[in-house]
Amino acid sequence: MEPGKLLEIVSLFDITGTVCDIKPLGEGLINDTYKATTAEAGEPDYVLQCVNNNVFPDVDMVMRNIRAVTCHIRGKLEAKGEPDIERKVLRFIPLKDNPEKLHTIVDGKYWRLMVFVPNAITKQAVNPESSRAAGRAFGNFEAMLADIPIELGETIKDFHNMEFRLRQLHEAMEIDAMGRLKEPQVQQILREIESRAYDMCKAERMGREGILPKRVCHCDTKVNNMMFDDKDNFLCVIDLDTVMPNYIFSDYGDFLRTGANFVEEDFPQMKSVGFNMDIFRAFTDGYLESASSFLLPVEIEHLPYAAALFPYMQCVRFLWDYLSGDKYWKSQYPQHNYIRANNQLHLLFSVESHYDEMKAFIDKCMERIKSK
Ligand code: GN1
Ligand code: MG
Repeated sequence: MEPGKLLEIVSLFDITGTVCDIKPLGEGLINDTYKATTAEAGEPDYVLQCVNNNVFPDVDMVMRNIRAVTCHIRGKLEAKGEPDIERKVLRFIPLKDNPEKLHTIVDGKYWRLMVFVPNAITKQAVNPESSRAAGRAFGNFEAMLADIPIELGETIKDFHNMEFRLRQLHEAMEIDAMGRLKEPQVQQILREIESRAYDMCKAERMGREGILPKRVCHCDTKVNNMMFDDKDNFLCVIDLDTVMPNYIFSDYGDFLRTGANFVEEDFPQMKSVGFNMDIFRAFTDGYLESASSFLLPVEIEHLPYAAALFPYMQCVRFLWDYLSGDKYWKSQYPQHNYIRANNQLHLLFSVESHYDEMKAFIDKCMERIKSK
């Protein structure tokens, strides 16, 4: 979109400073993001985002959730006397003509504006130290939101519901829009998916039985959705569109899916894909340190399952998109979504080979925490 139009959109929000430059930012696969730089040194820069209305059908609900979450966290940080709060929770800017609203619709598209977190970076990869910090941070994030006074909406229905994701895949197989179902490499992935389908839907069954609660989760705890300062200290989580009630497996499992893979999720050499146990140990240690106070035994016991569930679910989702014609994720070449699905399957194989080790490590962490 041309800069003139973007500037016009920014001017609808109640900002301070004069925007002098606006360009694309980051590599999110879902929303379109721009950085708006202001001319004055003392004024903040901003992030303008066009929310993908196909993925998030109810943008009002998304923004209601985000307002509730950021206000609640800000209140908690203030009460604790935490320094540097502006870099630890996002600030969304209301509209000039309606302070109650955090988004506007221009030519049928949904736009919002937030303050750009200064001197902060996102990463594509983490080391054990930053993983430990991330584990602590996501545990804290869930802990801070445990007493949020309003019930958050489900911004993407059945987002991490494994039964639903399998149904979606089966529908795409029936339609076979691209004629890709017959490819032998697709058939091979499908065999691996089907043989694990029942086990992987365990969370949904436990939910129905009433033994597994939903809590407010981030639901997109990818490594690149976290900000760090220049000394590797964790600052805040970004990309709050998917914050909603879910099983805590979402936050735990999705971080490890991205953070503990030796390579990125679309790396095409399967030999290099694998689960990094150093990252697993550091993240788990940090997470249990801040979350074990509210987690139920059933949640802790199933953390290794969560580590497997997310590569599995992402494999199913990428394969679904491959069969449906690459409509959900931007793909750079025809096989891209197949490669992504295969990568996630190989990550799952590696996670499975570490099951006992993971269990033993979690038991050890819990013993240490209980003896404190
Ligand atoms: C999407 O927006 P982004 O790139 O952080 C997706 C996640 C997937 C991820 C895979 C709303 O996340 O669930 O894990 O791609 N978000 C949505 O790369 O579908
Ligand atoms: Mg993101």
